[in-house]
Amino acid sequence: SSLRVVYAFAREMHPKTSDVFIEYGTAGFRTKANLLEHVVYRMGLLAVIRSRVKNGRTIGMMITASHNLEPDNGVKLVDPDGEMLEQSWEEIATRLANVSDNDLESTTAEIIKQVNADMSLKASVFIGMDTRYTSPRLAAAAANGVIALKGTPKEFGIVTTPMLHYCVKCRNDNTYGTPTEEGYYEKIVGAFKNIRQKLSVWGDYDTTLYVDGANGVGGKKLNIIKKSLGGELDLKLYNLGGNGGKLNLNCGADFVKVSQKAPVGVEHAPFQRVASLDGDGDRLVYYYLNDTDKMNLLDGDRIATLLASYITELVTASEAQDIRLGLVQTAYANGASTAYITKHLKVPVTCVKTGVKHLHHAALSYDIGVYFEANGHGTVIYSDKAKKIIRKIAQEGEPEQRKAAQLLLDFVDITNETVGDAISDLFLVETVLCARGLSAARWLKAYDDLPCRQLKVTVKDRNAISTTDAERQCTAPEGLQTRINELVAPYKHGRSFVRPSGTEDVVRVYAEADTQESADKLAAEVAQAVF
Ligand code: NG1
Ligand code: ZN
Repeated sequence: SSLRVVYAFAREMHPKTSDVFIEYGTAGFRTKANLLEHVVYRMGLLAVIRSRVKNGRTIGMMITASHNLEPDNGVKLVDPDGEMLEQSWEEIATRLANVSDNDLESTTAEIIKQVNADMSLKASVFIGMDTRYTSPRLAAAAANGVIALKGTPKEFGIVTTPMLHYCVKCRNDNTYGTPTEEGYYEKIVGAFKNIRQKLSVWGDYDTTLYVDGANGVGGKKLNIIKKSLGGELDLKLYNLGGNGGKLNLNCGADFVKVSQKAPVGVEHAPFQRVASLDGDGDRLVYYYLNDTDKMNLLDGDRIATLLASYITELVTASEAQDIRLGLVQTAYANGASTAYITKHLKVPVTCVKTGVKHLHHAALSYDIGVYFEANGHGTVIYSDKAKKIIRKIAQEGEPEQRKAAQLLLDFVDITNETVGDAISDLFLVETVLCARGLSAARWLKAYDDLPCRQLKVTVKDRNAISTTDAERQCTAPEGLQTRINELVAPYKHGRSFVRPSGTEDVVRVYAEADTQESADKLAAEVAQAVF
């Protein structure tokens, strides 16, 4: 049969060369790039099957290892509405990635049967990649997989992860926008320019923004956008991948958040705010150095609170009734942020397991859901109901109500609702800072973060650790939680938890307490207990 030819081709062109077991985790498959070619080819096959199960709607494939260093790479699938692959398919993806070349044919046939795919339907797959030197080869393997099962691949070349999610969504729902990179700029940057014409620059807001591009794709795209921005925002871009700068090495959002240090490659001026992106442009944190070079971090929790409070203000001013706004965090959210949101903003908070798919899912239960991981990955989603109410007020409300509702509609258009997006989030943050006349230092004044520390511990089997209660408690190995409780007890404002990473072969330890010394000490003690 023709499929026989497909599998002969697979063995020939994209053979499985390693016996290392690989798993579809929180961010798809992610490992050393040289172990991935057969995996990506097979995900091309799976994307076609998935597209057919979804009646020929377009599926996305993104080749990236996000904030990991250059030698790594990865692949993840994007579902038709631009969201992460449905969870029940993760196990299927893992099975297909790990079978031997000899069993590839029979396993593919089994999967087709299991998911009841009609293989006579058309199938469409959008493929994007980050700037890694191993990405073009992997993107080609992905396209080969798609073609092998007679699907139609469309390659977008180098794009940010959220741009690919956006294009997939638009392709399947043309009311959302045009499924191209240009369409993305038109909608998101266009809405930003729109809203900025309605706001005046005042107070402590400074229109100059420095950006750390992590030597990845996000900075490159901002360089394109920069030219189309007028006086609204003056971007000074650093770490764009030239001058020997290495991807994510001592720079980028993950480095800044975890090490709490300023990245290399960026010029600094006292109190100048800097936006730091990660390697594939889906995470964003801000920071500034003060006049003694002290680091002041504004992480995902800060962005979430800033956006939530501004949206609340606009919803209130528009006098929209019956719109319930909520915020979703993970256990990594700083305890001070959670207290500020519930007590000061009076916005309900849900805590879920790590991984954007969990946050996104929980956010759906609000009319407007703001979700962010502390590391700067997040966005806002608005229900159809909320959008309808706001649109109506924008047209029919009293002048003051109308004004607020129209600002809110621009805000919605700046938002990439499919997934956390550093570029979209950057324009959202800049909008709020401008509307409120805020400097970064004044933004930071909203609340004081509890000092915290994150550590990684390498153990023999990280999956020996099981957790519950949104990963805040561990249930195995026996006795570990009791030990953590004992260690935490003496610390003022102490909190600590451990969980196996879904993207690296490590156990992550998190601790916070009233001083940095205490947070560091508690983290080290808990790490010792894990080890
Ligand atoms: P793991 O490795 O499972 O902790 C990390 C991040 C997640 C998420 C994924 C995907 C932390 C503590 N964890 O997951 O939030 O962003 O990577 O990139 O930041
Ligand atoms: Zn990323």
